[in-house]
Amino acid sequence: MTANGHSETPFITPADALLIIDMQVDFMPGGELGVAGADGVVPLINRLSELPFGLIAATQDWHPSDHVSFDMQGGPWPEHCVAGTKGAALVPDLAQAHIGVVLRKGMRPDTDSYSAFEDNARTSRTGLDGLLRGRGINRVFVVGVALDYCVAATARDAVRAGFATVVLTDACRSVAQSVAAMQAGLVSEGVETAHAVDLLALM
Ligand code: VGL
Ligand code: ZN
Repeated sequence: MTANGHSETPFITPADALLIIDMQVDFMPGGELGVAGADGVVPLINRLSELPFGLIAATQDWHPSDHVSFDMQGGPWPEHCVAGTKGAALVPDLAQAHIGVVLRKGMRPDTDSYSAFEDNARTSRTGLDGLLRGRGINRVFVVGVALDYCVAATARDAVRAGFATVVLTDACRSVAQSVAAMQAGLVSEGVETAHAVDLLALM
């Protein structure tokens, strides 16, 4: 890793996994919790999914209609990604041919779950860490939305679980924070950052 936290020549092998976070209709512009520019990263993620990752996992935020995170329940977010609704579906343009597993999170009414590994209260785990380890994965690349919430939480937990962790910042979009602001915090927590376009150019 270089001084600015950018990883060098991260060639993809079967010991690498791609974690595609919450690329769902409700997080796209026009959706219930639209993230600016989120639709623009779909082509990049689709190209990444052609690389020889050992596993590609996608997550879905998948809430009950009375979820604690919704503003009508006193939470911070508008109602979004209600289980089984069109808004909770993966973006139709997202290529699914190489996605090996889809993990749903935030399903309990009383707890939110930003990370793909475990809920915010750290009471229940998805099993993703064991799945990755069982496949011989030692490094994960994280893409999707939102960089400042679910992508960041997933990357931090991946470091905590012992994986080398790279956030591909050009394949992410934020709700509020700039990439530069997020990057400084993540790098200080042991997360590397790189650009998907550079990785694709190397392969
Ligand atoms: C997310 C806010 C609420 C995310 C999910 O995917 O980052 N953000 N639920
Ligand atoms: Zn949510």
